[in-house]
Amino acid sequence: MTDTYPPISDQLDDLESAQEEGRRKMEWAAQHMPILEVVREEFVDDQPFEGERIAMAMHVEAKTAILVETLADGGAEVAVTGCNPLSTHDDVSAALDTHENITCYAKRGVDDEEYYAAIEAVIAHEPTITVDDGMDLVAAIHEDYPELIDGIVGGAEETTTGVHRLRAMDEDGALEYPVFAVNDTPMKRLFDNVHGTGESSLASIAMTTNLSWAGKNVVVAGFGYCGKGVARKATGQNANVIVTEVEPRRALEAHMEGYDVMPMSEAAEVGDVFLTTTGNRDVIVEEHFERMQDGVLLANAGHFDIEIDLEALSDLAVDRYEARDGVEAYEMADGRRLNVIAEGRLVNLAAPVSLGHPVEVMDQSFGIQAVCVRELVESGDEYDAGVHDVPDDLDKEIAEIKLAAEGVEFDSLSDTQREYMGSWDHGT
Ligand code: RBV
Repeated sequence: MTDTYPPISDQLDDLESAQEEGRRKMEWAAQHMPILEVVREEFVDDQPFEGERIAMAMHVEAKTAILVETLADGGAEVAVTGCNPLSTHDDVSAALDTHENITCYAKRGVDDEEYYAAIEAVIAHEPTITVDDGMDLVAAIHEDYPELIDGIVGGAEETTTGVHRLRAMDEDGALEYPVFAVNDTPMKRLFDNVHGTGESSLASIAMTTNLSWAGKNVVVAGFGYCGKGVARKATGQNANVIVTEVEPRRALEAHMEGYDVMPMSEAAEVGDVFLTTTGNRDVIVEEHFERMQDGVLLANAGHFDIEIDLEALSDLAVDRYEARDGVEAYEMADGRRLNVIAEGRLVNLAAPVSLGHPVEVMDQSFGIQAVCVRELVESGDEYDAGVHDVPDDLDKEIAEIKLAAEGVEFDSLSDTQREYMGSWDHGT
């Protein structure tokens, strides 16, 4: 097994100032993550992860770093790398690597070979638990290191695309240890996917281009939780939102929400900004590029960079240049320029100015991750191999911590109400 890929501390020139800056970013994030603060205190006291080795492939930036530390402070030995070559903050990676229980391999801008070498370096720690954003660890372990599976209690998966891939794997009977679908919890999906993706994608595009949303035709491909968030926030910024969909009820939902719904081939002609959120490939392809207006912006908010067919765009282009940091202009033979942001990689994390989702939503998502890891250690053997919904009580536990931190009080059922809801014999 390859374990020669070096941790970030062996890769940076000015390590000390990177560590300092990374630590500063983490302190800011931590101040706004009350859920992880509570969970971390519990883990520090109970040391639930003593003897566990946790492998993680996630977006290594300040908020993720607080999750990593929380697990390490709970006694785990943690090995971590990135889940996207452009989302890593090297300074945060360096700061994490100083923790005695953490080895961090994440580095920004790595090529494919280094990216997978870092994944292998993480796997070389022989994990007992995996935490993924996009399923790279689960895939690599099953494909290349199946001998490790017996020693793995389980895993947790952060994102829609990862859960989708895991479910496909499970249906094929190929998934050989239990994995929690963290993405599918209400505490993740209703906040991270909707508000997180909505706010951070639009903010990243605005900051990268310095252009306004007001009066623009914004084409949102896909009306899942992420697409809904993007559509709603773009409307809030005074854009005219057009939705494209392939699922009839979602298309109808978008229509009833008041959005224009049309095929991409029509949207291509009128859109100013295109944002893909489908998780599928080939959403914007050659026939669409051919119809687009001069100056359009193309960006992707899905996990992988497969939604916009950049190969076809490159073939069509007679010239290509960096129009701004994070913006590549593809010039067509007729002079039209189509501007691709962040190489078509998930824009809220991969654009040079991107910071990922807002801190508050990641506190929720990572709160769920943390209690899922705890659940695996406490009761992992109760879960068969396959994808599992996160137990609802864990999700509620995180919601209650957040409400308490926000000072929001709420009602609880009376005994009579509980009895009424649990019975079938009370009619009119
Ligand atoms: N995401 N992470 C961040 N650490 O800043 N921002 C977004 C961060 C996660 C989010 O939960 C989503 O499901 C996933 O990234 C997509 O890769």
